[in-house]
Amino acid sequence: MRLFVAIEFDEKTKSKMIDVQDQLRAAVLHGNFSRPENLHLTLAFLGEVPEERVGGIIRAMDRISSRAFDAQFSRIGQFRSERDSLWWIGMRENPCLTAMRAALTEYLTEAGYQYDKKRFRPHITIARQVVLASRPEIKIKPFGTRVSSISLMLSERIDGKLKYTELYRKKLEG
Ligand code: 2AM
Repeated sequence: MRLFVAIEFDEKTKSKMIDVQDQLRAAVLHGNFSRPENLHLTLAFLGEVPEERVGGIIRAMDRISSRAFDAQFSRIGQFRSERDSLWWIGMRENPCLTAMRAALTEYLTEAGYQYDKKRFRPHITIARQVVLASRPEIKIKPFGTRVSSISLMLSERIDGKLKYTELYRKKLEG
C-alpha cells in the first residue's frame, strides 16, 4: 500500500486554495491540477508499506502529544524541472508544525519505517507538470486555518486518476 501522513483541510480552506489554483489556471498552456479533494500537506511520504505494517504507523501517530495550532498561508512557489514545474502553496514556518513533524518522523524511525528524507518544505501541491502560456498574475490574500489533526492516507491510481483515502485520523490536543 502506498502511504503518506498528511494534514487535510476543511472545505473553506480548500476553497481559498482553489482561488489561487484558478488564477494559475488562467496562465497555463498545460497543467495537471490537483482536484479539490486531493489538496493536502504531506508530513511524511512512506511509499510502499505491507498491509500488516499499517498498525505500527498508527501507533507512531498516536504517540504524538503535540497541540492543535494555527497555520498561515501567504506564498506560492514552484519546484522546477527541465520540462515543467510543480506549483504549490506554502505553509508559513511555524514552531508547532516543526515540532509535530519532528515527533512524527522520530517515532516512525524508532518503529523502523522509512520515509522520504528530502528537506521538509511544507507545501500543498496545486498543479503538476505546468507549462506556462503567459506570466501568471497571482495575488494571494494570506489566509489561515486551524490544524487539529493529522491523517494517514492511502494513495491509489484508479482508472488513471489519483485517489487518496484517509485510513486513520489522529486528533491533536487542545
Ligand atoms: P508532492 O505533492 O510535492 O509531489 C502523495 O504522493 C504525497 O506525497 C504528495 O503530497 C507528494 O508531494 C508527497 N511525496 C513526497 N515524497 C514523495 C515521493 N518520493 N514520491 C511521491 N510522492 C511523494
